[in-house]
Amino acid sequence: MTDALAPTTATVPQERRIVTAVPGPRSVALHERRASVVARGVSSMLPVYIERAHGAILVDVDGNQFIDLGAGIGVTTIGHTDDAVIAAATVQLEHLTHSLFTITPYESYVQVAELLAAHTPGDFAKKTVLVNSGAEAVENGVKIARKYTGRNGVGVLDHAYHGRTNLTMAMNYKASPYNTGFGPFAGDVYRAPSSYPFHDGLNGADAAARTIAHLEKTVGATDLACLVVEPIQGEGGFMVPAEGYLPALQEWCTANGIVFIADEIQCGMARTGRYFASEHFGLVPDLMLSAKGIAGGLPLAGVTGRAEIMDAAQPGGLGGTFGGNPVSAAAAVAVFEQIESQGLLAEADRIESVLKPALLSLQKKYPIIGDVRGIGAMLAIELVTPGTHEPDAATVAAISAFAAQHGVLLLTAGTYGNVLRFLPSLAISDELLLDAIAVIDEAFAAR
Ligand code: PLZ
Repeated sequence: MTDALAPTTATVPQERRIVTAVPGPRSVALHERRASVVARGVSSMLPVYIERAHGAILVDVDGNQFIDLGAGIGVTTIGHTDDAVIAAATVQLEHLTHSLFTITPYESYVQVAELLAAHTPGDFAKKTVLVNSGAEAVENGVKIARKYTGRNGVGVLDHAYHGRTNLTMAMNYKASPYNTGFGPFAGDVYRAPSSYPFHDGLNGADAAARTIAHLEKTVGATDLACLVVEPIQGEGGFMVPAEGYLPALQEWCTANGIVFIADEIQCGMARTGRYFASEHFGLVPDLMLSAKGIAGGLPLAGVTGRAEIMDAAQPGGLGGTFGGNPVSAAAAVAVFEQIESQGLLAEADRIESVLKPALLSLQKKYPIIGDVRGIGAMLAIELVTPGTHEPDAATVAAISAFAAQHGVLLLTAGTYGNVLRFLPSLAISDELLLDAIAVIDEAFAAR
């Protein structure tokens, strides 16, 4: 277990391969060590310890190879250990690992801000602050919106997930396991019904009218600093809102001086075949939150938005020791370059064109699959008691466990725990996708 890692240049064959029980003996031993020193609040969905990864394959300490359909929850979007990301980060590591941008700045931070200004929706002057995590981006987005508007209220939607800090816990819909027992929570957060077409059956206009009426009743438009929306909800279960829903919300925000904030921490950065999912809905958010996929696996997040809103924060009002770390920033520049030079937006479309029909044919075979939804490399199936909308979380857990045993890492999601989500890296081949689907088919058949 204390063996040095083999050279990292060793290639990882892009294939599924199970050579021990899952978890294997080395993983089991590590899990025992962990139990006495790692807080139990940090649980692991699959106690398989990963030794290396490349492209769409994870290799564990026992030599098992898993097709990764989760990409670390949408982080290694351009592939694990992408060569260009590794090269850029390595060069940066050798030059400068830290100086603190708010003390003595460096170029890569500025480059990331330029790239985010260029690639987020909206043809106006934009500025960016870089931070460490998605939750921190949410916190900063709210902070900036409050300063700009002089208002306190924060609007959020049902089924939303925004993080694990105190303010973002208050913004989460699902209490367990994220919030339970961790209060008191930040105040001035107002939650409204969302658009969840499979469950509410509402068209976009009616769903938006419901959301707006709720917010007007519970807080009032004049007291809202911002409305924070995931254009496609992540942890909630990859809901694609009904057509017209999001534009109607944005229109209402604009008319009432409410900062419209898109949390694209999970759905952004090329995942849906556009740089940002907002583009699918014709949204031009005032502030865009990005994280996860932005730096190819290194920690980085940002708030990007209208210059006049971003500049409401006074000099010295934004920052943080590690925010926009030079190595993470260099990796992010490489991610943007790879998306362009490798045509990765089209890869998300390719993944949808292979995966969606495969999921739809599984739905024909297994009526327990109530809904197939999503865009690009962000797809999901929702399991229900056939013919109803009653969530079936037990089968989701069983399918995910079967898949893991057979070398496919398949993540769950959903307010009711009854969603299987597919968010592979854009580097995954059609062959691996179809191999994974064959395993999932077997999993349904074996129920
Ligand atoms: N907003 C839309 O998806 C992170 C959480 C994983 P952080 N989602 C994965 C876990 O178990 O903690 C997320 C998100 C959206 C905000 C966040 C928070 O981003 O980088 O985890 O802080």
